[in-house]
Amino acid sequence: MSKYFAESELIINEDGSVFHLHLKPEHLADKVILVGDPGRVALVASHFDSIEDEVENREFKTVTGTYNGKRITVQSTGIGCDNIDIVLNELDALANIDFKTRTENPEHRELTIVRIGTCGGLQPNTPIGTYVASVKSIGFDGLLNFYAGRNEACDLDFEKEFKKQVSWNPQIGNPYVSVADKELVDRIAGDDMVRGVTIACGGFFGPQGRELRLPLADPNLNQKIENFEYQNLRICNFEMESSAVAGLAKLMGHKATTVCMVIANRLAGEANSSYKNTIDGLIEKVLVRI
Ligand code: R1P
Ligand code: URA
Repeated sequence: MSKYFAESELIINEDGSVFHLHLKPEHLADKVILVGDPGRVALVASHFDSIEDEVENREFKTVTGTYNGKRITVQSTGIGCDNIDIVLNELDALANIDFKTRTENPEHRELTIVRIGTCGGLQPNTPIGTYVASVKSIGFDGLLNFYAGRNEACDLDFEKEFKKQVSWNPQIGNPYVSVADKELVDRIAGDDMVRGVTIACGGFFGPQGRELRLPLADPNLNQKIENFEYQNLRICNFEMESSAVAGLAKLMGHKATTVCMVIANRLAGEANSSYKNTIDGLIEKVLVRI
């Protein structure tokens, strides 16, 4: 007997749409582009040949349409991996749960998910404007630790080596290392993006080593992160969602990765706050390659 998902566990609105995203199962394409900024949804959708529907609730804006004949859903997540828990679970429910019987569909439906974000660059080869593809993501956010398959889904050797090289302070929490889908990374990154490890943080300031008026628990952590190297990989960038996207997608049986444009160069102390036009180049690459 398949498990019944009670009304409190999978909340469905009166119109048959899922609680936060306000989407119905028929609104969701197999190819999904996630963006943090709701304003970026219109930028992605401006490339579509046709638009089927647009839905909006809170920071979650969705457009489904076609690009060169490919059906794609573009979905905003807002900021942070707490929102990724909501978005990935609701997208997975739309794809794999029958909303009428509240049971899992007999056939698994796999989604291909690419997050297009902005990030801070941490290496000499990641100046402002660089596109970084996340091969692995170190989650400082803790989200995956709540799910049973965490150890099987994550790279435990990498986690151990990271903790060792940066003398990890366990008071900060337990970082996990999620791995993006290799075929998808190869396809999306091509040979014109920097591939590396991303750290996804539960904050923009202290967790990314930004010190304004509040001193940091470990003021040397960023230096150790920049020096870290393992399996020929360096940590290239900070953002706030990639670990949860890759980790939850893997647990749910979907393919996912994140690509970001660098808008702040932490080594040079430089930032570009008017990046909204230049991220279009990254959007076009993802639309062609997804
Ligand atoms: C912080 O400014 C936000 O920007 C980055 C971070 O991950 C965080 O969400 O991504 P987005 O530009 O996709 O929001
Ligand atoms: N997004 C982040 O999370 N960090 C940055 O430095 C820039 C964008």
